[in-house]
Parts: sequence; structure tokens; C-alpha cells
Amino acid sequence: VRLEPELRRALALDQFRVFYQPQIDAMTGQISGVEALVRWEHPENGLMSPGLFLPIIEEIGLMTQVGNWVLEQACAQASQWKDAGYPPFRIAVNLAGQQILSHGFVSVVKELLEKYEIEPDQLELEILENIVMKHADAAKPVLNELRTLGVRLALDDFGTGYSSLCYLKMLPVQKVKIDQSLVRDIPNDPDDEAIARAIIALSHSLNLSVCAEGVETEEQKAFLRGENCDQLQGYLISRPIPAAALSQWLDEHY
Ligand code: G
Ligand code: G
Ligand code: MN
Ligand code: NA
Repeated sequence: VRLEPELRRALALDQFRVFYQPQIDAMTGQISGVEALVRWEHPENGLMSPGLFLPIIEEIGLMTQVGNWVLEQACAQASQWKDAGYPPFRIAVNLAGQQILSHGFVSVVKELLEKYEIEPDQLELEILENIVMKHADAAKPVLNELRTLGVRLALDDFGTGYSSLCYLKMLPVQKVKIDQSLVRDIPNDPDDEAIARAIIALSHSLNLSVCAEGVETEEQKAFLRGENCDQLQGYLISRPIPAAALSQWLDEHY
């Protein structure tokens, strides 16, 4: 893999960055949380998207190290926002399969919560159902232990791939994130509207909250609010931005 030596160096040279994208309460417009999203600040190419390098990170076995680094950055940042006097909002972090299955992962989470004095329910871990279900026997006990800690779990990219409604019942999640591919063509595609509406209604009937991703237009926002979607995330609200820019965004909006 061409990028492998560079990626190993990137970790040593501290070239990864964590950006944050706000999620707002659909009804009140108040911030409800932020999702941490990793980037690679490549010395020549500039900011690189995780879609380009995380698959290689996984392949070379560095995903747990990088993922746990993101988790620590996010906890440290949450603690800084708290010290700066911002009202507490949730911090969402994406988990990779390797990370969930890594030895001692629950202890890592527990120690970070203690080190940065984060309330467990302020942390939300986003999981992908295909990863979790592929290794269900090993992953489910870990998810249950995370729940016992009090951490929240969200099912990411719902409505894509092999997502199945029965996973909603089988996995100990509190939130569903509607994949952006289902939001993109609202309001032009009545099928996507029907699917989004059904996901929201089903999630609510299972007592799960729903966050719509990829919200880019006022029309999408209005539709999702009308369907009682709980939270909205997308470029309409803000792109993923560095922590300092997010602090400024908070100052301007609240
Ligand atoms: O931010 P962007 O849209 O480029 O992210 C692309 C993909 O990378 C998304 O699927 C997102 O979930 C994933 N991703 C971003 N940051 C992390 C991370 O810290 N850990 C894991 N496992 N995935 C991440
Ligand atoms: O897989 P996951 O849902 O974690 O990834 C979120 C990805 O979606 C990130 O890469 C983020 O940059 C991207 N994203 C966030 N909001 C929008 C949006 O409104 N439109 C598009 N096209 N992408 C978005
Ligand atoms: Mn996500
Ligand atoms: Na997603």
C-alpha cells in the first residue's frame, strides 16, 4: 500500500486532526451535540478525507490506535468546552470494528471519561450495523458493557447496505442516524421521503431518537421537522470544522 509509510509517519508526527460537526435539536435549533470526524493534514496535499485513508489505516492494523486517539481528542475537547463555560452538549465519536473488538476497549473508554471528567451520557459512540453484526458474538457484550458504563450508542448510516430493521431491536442503541443518501433527494424523491418518514416513525415506536445526516437545504429541514425528526446534522447547519471554529460558531449562534 503506497500510503502506508506516510500514514505511520503521520501518526508519529501528529498530522491527524479532529474536526467537529454540530447536530441541532430539530425543534428548538439549539445545539444537541457534535460529531468528531478525523482528517489528515498531509504536508503536501493538505486536508485529506478519512474516506481516503481510514481503509488503509484499517488494513495496516492501526485503526484502534487512531480511533482511540480521536476518542481522547474528543474527550479532551469536551472538557475544554466545559471549562470555557459552554453548556454541555453531546460528543459523538465513530467507532471502527477493530476498535470495538480490541482488547480492553471498554476500560479505555472508562479511563478517558474519568480523566476528562465527562459524564458518561455525554459521550455517544456511533457504530455501523454491518461491522457489529459480522462479529455479533464478540461485539454485543462490548456494546452492553459500554451501556452499563452509561455511554450512549447510535446506529450510524441507517438505511444503507445491509441494514436490517431487526438490528434495531438486537443492538443496545438509543439513536438512529438516517444516512445522508436518503436525505439527499428530499423533497424530489417521494420514495426517499417515505423511507425517511418510516425510519423516524419506527425508531420512535422503539423509543429511539433519530438524527438525520446530510441536511443541506431548508426544504429538507422543513420536511424532517414536520416528521418529528429529533436532530439535524449537515452542511445547512455547518460543515465539520476545527474546534476553535466550532467555539466561534457557538458564540455566534447561542
Ligand atoms: O468526514 P467525512 O465525511 O469525510 O468522513 C468519511 C467517513 O469517515 C465517514 O463514514 C465517517 O464515519 C468516517 N470517519 C470519520 N472520522 C472517523 C473516526 O474517527 N473513526 C472512524 N471509525 N470513522 C471515522
Ligand atoms: O459515516 P458518517 O455518517 O460518520 O460520515 C459523515 C460524513 O458525512 C462526514 O464525512 C461528513 O463530512 C459528511 N457530511 C456531513 N454533512 C454533510 C452534508 O450535508 N452533505 C454531504 N454531502 N456530506 C456531509
Ligand atoms: Mn458518523
Ligand atoms: Na452516518
